[in-house]
Amino acid sequence: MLNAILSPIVGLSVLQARFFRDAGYLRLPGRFDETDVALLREKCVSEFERAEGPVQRDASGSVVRLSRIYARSEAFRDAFTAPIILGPLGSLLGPNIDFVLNRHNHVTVNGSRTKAARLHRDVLQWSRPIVSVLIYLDDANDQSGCTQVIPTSQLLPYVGTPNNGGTWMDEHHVFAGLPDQALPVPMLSGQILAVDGLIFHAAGEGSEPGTRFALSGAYHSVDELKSPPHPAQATVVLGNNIYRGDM
Ligand SMILES: O=C(O)CCC(=O)C(=O)O
Repeated sequence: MLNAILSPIVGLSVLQARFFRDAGYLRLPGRFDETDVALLREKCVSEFERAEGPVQRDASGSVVRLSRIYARSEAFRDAFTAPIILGPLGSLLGPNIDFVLNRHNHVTVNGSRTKAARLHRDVLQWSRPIVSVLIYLDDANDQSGCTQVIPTSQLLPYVGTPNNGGTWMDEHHVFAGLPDQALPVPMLSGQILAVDGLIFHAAGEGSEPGTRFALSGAYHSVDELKSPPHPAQATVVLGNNIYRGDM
């Protein structure tokens, strides 16, 4: 069990929650301790060695992403449901929260990449958004590649095809000029970054070879019109399924 599971559940201040809504991202106040980070990192290394699918590989064949990690280990489940995450999310999403099993729910390894990843959104539309949470298991800095975000870009409207105006910023000429506004968000190992699923963001370029592991989870409020979710798509991690349809 991770130590973080025993941490108290503490919400965000009104100003922290406001900052998240306005800027589209927030460094969460809590942090996984060194013991937890070491355990999670060890688990990642062994899972990367096993390389059991679903996995994504780079051009050289190295595994760069393992998906569906919630089901792979108790350590990952503890990390995604730790009070240092669910407390702040309660301030953003309310008392009933789903962990999304079919978006994110993965661990990536970056840092030795030669090129920054493409700026993207994690979902298509604001009406059914997610909050994406990144748990860093290594420092994310200029050497290892910070996450880059374009503050406030979660508020940009969708702009049509391809992909319904979501996902890849470089597919839409109307966004030309905006990629220059991406800012790095340096993080220490164990720290947690929450981003609005609609903010354009990407893993930045690292200057040194090496590894930078990060777990990515996605959350949204329980859907009051569709609850309960399909068990392969989401699972409640805070509060309960509620249904308020036909009212
Ligand atoms: O690792 C990062 O910095 C960003 C990861 C990311 O964009 C993703 O998992 O969708």
